[in-house]
Amino acid sequence: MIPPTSDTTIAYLGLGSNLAEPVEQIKSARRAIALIPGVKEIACSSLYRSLPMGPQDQPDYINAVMAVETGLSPQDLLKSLQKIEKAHGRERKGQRWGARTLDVDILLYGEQVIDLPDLIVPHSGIAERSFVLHPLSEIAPHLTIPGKGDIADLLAKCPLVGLQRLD
Ligand code: PH2
Ligand code: MG
Ligand code: MG
Repeated sequence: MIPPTSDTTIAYLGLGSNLAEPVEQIKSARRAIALIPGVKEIACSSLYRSLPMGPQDQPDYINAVMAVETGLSPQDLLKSLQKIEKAHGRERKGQRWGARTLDVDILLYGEQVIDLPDLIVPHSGIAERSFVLHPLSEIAPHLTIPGKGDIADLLAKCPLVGLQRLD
């Protein structure tokens, strides 16, 4: 059977911030993402406070996950997200996994598997990071992640340690 084709794709985006009013950074990024031409917000998780992964001498993060419907290619979506990161004061010279005003990652782009120098989808940490899996499952509890399995199974192996849902 030929699969149905569609001009748009559901993408999941991971948002993170731990500098310069992180809650406001995430809220502002969400508004900016919804305004990208060719992008429509479908859902957004709660905000979560999370202990830093990587260097420990940095502030806690605020994380969230958004679902968007988009007609943009993965590369064009990435470019638009990088512009938003930059507009939120993101500097790219810092240490790996170091503090940042705004990070927006493409976690999933439909069911596509993408392996380009600057874009790996599904995102490399998607299956193990509690600050990604828990907000993602809040808005997509029945998701299957290409190459990784059902989100419910991944979640069962991913403790809620160091993660707090904000209301
Ligand atoms: N992002 C990082 C490095 N460490 N830790 C948490 N808790 N949340 C993040 O989003 C995060 C991180 C680099 O992208
Ligand atoms: Mg990133
Ligand atoms: Mg990241």
